[in-house]
Amino acid sequence: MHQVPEVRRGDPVRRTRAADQALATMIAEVRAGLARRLPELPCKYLYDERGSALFDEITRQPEYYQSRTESAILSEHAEAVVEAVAPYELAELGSGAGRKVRHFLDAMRSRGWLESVVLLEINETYLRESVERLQGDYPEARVRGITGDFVSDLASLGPGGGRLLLFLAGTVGNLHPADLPWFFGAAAAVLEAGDGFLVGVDLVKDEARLHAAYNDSAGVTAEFNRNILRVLNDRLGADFDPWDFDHVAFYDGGRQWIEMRLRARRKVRARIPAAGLTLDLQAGGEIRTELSCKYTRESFTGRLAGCGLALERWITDPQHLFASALLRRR
Ligand code: SAH
Ligand code: AVI
Repeated sequence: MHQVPEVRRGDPVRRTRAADQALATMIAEVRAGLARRLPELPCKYLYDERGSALFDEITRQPEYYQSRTESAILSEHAEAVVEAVAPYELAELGSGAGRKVRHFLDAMRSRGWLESVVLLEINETYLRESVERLQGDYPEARVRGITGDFVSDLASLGPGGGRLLLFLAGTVGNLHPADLPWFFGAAAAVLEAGDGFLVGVDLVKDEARLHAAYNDSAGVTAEFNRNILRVLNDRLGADFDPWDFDHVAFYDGGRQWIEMRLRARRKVRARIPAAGLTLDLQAGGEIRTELSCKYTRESFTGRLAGCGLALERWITDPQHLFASALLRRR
């Protein structure tokens, strides 16, 4: 029998108030970041259309074990996670191309639990495509998107209850570890007692493997890194030549994080008119563009203290490269 699709009106994607002020926020963040002793740019500005496509390409590089390892974990364990949490709403932060979420949607659908899906993502083009594709493939659910920042706009998800929140790919590692207690507190505030929060965590491992993952031989990560300068050129009218910069990514074993930087090949003077800035770098001068923190079970759970979330399951692959941490709202 044919299902008659429900007629839905209005735009399924909405922008948060903060997203409407994105340019002013970007200007303020770029000014603050570049004024630091080691100039830095927020890594969320790596992701315009080109940046998201480059990230997708990174996930297909042989050295980048994270995505395929997490996908393998999810294809084996998503059912059990859904069974344990019994959600009727699936929410995802930084959903990107929106593929991994399907493991959960399929498990919810087969139990007749799937009612709604909400994706919170900074890249509106990718978000619209994902919402449209998921709505087409899961017509029984109400699929909506929120264009926004998963740090400042988490509350836009609204109150929880029957919610399973996903934060995949190890993107939690792109937050500064000192910000995690606050971030987990904000996530707990959009969950009700019993709701689940599944977080993908890239694990501490041998340095050579980590180094290779962020220095792939095809040079895709290097292009992804340089893309942040193209984003500044497009949005703020800057005049960076990305080819003036080398890609640098190294593991800091003491801090247990990968740092991505851009290093000037020669003396660089770049103008950023919208921010009223001129940036001068000597040859060898660097801009930090991303942190990607690696955790152990202990260092990760240590960041959860007092936030209202408790670790319920820690699922890893046989080589202990990556973990899916199922947190439960108390
Ligand atoms: N979840 C996907 C994509 C991970 S890449 C996967 O597992 O493959 C990280 C995603 O988070 C990108 O789509 C990027 O656009 C988005 N993102 C990065 N910083 C963000 C922020 N501050 N707020 C919202 N989305 C962000
Ligand atoms: C999205 N995030 C988890 C990626 C990471 O590995 O930190 C982004 C990335 N940076 C370089 N390569 C991939």
